[in-house]
Amino acid sequence: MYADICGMLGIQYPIIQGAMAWISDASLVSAVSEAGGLGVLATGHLDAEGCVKAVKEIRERTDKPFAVNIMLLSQLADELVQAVCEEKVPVVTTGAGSPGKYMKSFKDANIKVLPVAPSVAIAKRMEKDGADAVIAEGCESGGHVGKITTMALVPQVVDALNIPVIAAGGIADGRGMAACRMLGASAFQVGTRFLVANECTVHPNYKARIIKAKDIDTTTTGASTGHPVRVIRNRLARKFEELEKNNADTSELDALGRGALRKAVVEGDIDNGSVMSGQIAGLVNREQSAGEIIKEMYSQYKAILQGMDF
Ligand code: TUI
Repeated sequence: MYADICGMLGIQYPIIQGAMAWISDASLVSAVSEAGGLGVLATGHLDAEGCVKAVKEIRERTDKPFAVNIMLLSQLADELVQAVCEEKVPVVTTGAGSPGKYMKSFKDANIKVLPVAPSVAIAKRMEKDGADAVIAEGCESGGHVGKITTMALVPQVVDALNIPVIAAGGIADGRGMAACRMLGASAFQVGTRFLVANECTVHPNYKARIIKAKDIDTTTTGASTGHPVRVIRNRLARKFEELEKNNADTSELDALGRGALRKAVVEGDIDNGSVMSGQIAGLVNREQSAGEIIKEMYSQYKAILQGMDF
């Protein structure tokens, strides 16, 4: 069943910007929301104070709905949850874990909750815990990924759940949206394409690397730590692969990964930093405003659906 996610979230287009730690800040979030999508603030790199400051900045820039993402592996998840509840943000997305223990706090603050689920079993648990919709994220995505592709995951989650499903992983144009719509998704999360938005403050070297990327340029590292991460293959990724091949212990891998995302995003060191990216980077080939990206994707999507014989 195709659900009215736009009505539920108060947005104009069924396009949700994927949270990207260190990257999706007030600038990108407010641009996406102002253009009619759902901007999502990443907090994986923030404390509660930084989160509240960013939320206030978003509210100064737009009066449209936006979301805050809680990366549940963050040591500061408890204080971040308390902060978003106090701020009464309209929507929360979660990643890298189950938001079950926070669900009552979110509901009491009248916050819509959209957790990321990488499998059917986890998606079912999230529905039972009270999620308003689930983001079924395939392993084509950038960053921390599960094991199943978007193509296989989305229809299985759609069949298993009664709440709306948002597709994520490998979507960067109207064709990807239309394909996921055919699989039963009601909205679409987009990360990699928004990395190259004009309003995205990521280092220019990072944007240039995404624009240059080919289909086969990403790999996953860190599987042996239990948290595989999709990145552009570079010197750092090769070091990871070497260590993992030699069965290095988790502490050594953690040490190599510490600070690596900041190094790429803030310092622009795309050789020794972690350049997280989805597999769809090969399709992303120019910088545009967030509004242009949203309008272009949505008009392609609509044209495909209208041209279909059903
Ligand atoms: O969270 C993401 N993507 C991320 S988080 C991140 S920061 C990071 N850096 C290094 C290592 C790990 C994280 C970079 N990119 N996407 C959403 C996502 N959620 N992917 C997978 C999951 C997930 C995994 C397990 C969601 C729920 C889950 O539940 C496990 C359980 O037992 O409840």
